[in-house]
Amino acid sequence: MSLETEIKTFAREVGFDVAAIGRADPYLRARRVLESRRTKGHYPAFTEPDIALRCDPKRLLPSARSVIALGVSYRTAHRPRATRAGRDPKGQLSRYAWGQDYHPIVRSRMQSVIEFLERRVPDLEAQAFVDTGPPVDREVAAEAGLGWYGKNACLYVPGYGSWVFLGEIFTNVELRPDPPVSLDCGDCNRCIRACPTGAIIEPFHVDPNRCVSHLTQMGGSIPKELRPAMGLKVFGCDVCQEVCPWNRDAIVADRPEFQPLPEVGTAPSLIGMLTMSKGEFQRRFGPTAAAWRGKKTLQRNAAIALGNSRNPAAVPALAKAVCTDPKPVVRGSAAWALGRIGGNEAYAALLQARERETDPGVLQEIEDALQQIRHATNTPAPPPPPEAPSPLPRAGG
Ligand code: B12
Repeated sequence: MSLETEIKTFAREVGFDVAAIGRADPYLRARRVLESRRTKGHYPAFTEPDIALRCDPKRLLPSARSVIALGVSYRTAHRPRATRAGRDPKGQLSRYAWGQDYHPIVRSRMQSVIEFLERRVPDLEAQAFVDTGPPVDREVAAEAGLGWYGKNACLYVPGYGSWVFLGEIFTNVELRPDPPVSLDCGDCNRCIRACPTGAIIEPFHVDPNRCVSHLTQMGGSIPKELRPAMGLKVFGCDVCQEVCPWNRDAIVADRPEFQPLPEVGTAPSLIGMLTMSKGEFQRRFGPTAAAWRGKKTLQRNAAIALGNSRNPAAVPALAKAVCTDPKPVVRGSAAWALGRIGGNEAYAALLQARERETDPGVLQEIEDALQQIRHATNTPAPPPPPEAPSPLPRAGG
């Protein structure tokens, strides 16, 4: 058996679904694309700013000769079950955050592959990356022949679709490269049409500033004009992948590690998320890929999703959040949600919050929400806030 075949067989044994081998040559297309995205203000957040470092394996491992691209499918048989109705509306968590966080899983499996290679190859040098490293994982995978690019920019693996986490090992071993995968989307544009914010501005080009996945992960306040399009999404977005015909028939790998965790499921309670304690956040979301931006980000997203649910059952929880949550971004998003749901109870809560609020950004959110309700009900502006202190505690932070 050739070393290449041995590596691929071993990779499957340790829990990868696919493996392919490429040359450790510079990624010229990725370099060109990243430079052009930077000039358009579309350089992806959360990534290494040094483009040359991202696109040259030898900058990361000077002795690099080959790349082993690896993928593991996270597709399970479950279907998302978000719902805006009822006493307890449910948000939509994207598939990649249903099960255990893939980062340590992929990293430790790649470490096993490196240890396997160490037993075969004297003086092995190897560096492994998944997601958070400088390399552009999809480009490494595409160049190694692991898969091909869909118009939504996702990397599709034959048989498995795009529901695949990617990682790569750069190594000094000279390995025979695999041929590229020559598939494409043909004239299908479903992902482009379905994107809720129009973020796929042309095939293979996602504007990260509009992508709902990015909106759910960004820090601070989400741009107002994009909030309605987020619907019930609380972390990540799968729309461009869900509508894809290649994904419809993809293999359901159903790996145990990516089954929805019982503490969260596929559609967590939005009120539960908005009101969760630090301990609850850690217990429920801590083991998933949805935790890395912290509790406040998920609570902000839950508030926006509750606003988009337009469900009056959410008003008491939002009213409490707008008055008492210690984080301005959560109070501001709760104010927006109350304005979107509307009604007397929401209006009264906003008036009460306005009395105690000191943060200018949150005050603006409250004013806008009050105006939205007045506008919706054709009500004139109310009298100035009363002098008497409210029984609710003052918001801090
Ligand atoms: C930053 C980032 C994001 C950002 C920005 C994404 C973006 N498209 O720019 C945000 C937060 C929005 C995001 C969202 C998601 N992400 Co993300 N993300 C990353 C990260 C960390 C860096 C990506 C990057 O720098 N891209 C650079 C840009 C320029 O690349 P690109 O947009 O993919 O463009 C390429 C193609 O379009 C292609 N191309 C350009 N023109 C042309 C023309 C032709 C003809 C062809 C064929 C190709 C082509 O070349 C470009 C460069 O390689 C990677 C991990 C990593 N280190 O690479 C994960 C990664 C890409 N993300 C991943 C996942 C799972 C997601 C989500 C599905 C999560 C979710 N459910 O919400 C979404 C998918 C959104 C989408 N449609 O892209 C996986 C993707 C797995 C896969 N099979 O594709 C990765 C690889 C993480 C991993 N290791 O598994 N992500």
